[in-house]
Amino acid sequence: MYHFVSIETDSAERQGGQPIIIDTDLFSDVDDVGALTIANVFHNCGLADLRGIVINSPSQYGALAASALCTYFGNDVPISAFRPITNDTFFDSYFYLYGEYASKLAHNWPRKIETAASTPTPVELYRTILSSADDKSIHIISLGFLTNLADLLRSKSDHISHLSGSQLISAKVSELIVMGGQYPSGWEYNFGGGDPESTAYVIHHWPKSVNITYSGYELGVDILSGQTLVQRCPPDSPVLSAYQWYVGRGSTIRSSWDPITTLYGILGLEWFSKIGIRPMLAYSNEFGYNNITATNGSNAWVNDTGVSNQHWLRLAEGFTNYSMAGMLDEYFTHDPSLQSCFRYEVLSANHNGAF
Ligand SMILES: [Ca+2]
Repeated sequence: MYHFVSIETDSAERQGGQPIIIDTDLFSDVDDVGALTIANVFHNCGLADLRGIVINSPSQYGALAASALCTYFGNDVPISAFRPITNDTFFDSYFYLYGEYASKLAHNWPRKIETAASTPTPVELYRTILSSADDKSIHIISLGFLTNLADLLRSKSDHISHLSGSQLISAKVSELIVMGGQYPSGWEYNFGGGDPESTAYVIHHWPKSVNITYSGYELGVDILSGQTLVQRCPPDSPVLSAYQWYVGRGSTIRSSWDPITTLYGILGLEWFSKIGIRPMLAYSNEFGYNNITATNGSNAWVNDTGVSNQHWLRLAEGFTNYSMAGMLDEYFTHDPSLQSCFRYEVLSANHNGAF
């Protein structure tokens, strides 16, 4: 019923791609679909090894929609549903603008996972993937609330591993990449909108030997990707449909918080050797750490030259929101028959020497 056996098979067979686990609230914003698209495309190019997807929002449709997306890209990825599981469908009671897509993906595209209840719990899936991973190999990419990561950190030795959650993270994870917060300080929804106590617990108790990189609200909000989906995606693409249903009113353009976070989570800053262009992201700081207020999830950077494992991202010199959005669209609309994610020539042509 669980997919634990295939995890080991995949790890053994796939060499070279950055192993990643994605923790997503796929449900109430479509940029999580963009992020899972990036992850699947890079997985298929051999640059990422998508070991698992952990859902951090309660609806059954998060896990089922994630399964539909991965199945569309030809990948049987272990997925975990958040507990307790609900039958909720998204309703935009904040802007009264955005539409529901997760149940539609779940019901209208083939998927490997039949029910959310048949999936392992988030802590079981995390512990299983981490316990079978190489030392210091995994990147965890957090694209929503940090509840599952807090539960993992607090987890004890069990039948999966004799290590505690904190020990497993120290041993197996090389970096936590988090879409959350504002930098150098502010309030953002992933940190403060659902479970601020878990945000504070994770950020303040994360093992100091493991890097954390933050992608803030201010970085992704004005990178407007998805513009070319109608022209360039096949008509049966669930990515195209999800963006159409969510954004609506004839548009597929959306902010890019989660896709750029995932892109960094896969490539780090080593873009030139991996995809042929210089990195479009850079670190804003050399030292310091993020401090979280547990009552509301607001964050503030503390300048401390004694701490060097935490960074927040910005666009690298010479790149614009527009050029980053174009880059994301290249991967959102990537031709699955192309086994390469190398982009130098395509981007040079499209952006007329901007690179
Ligand atoms: Ca998200």
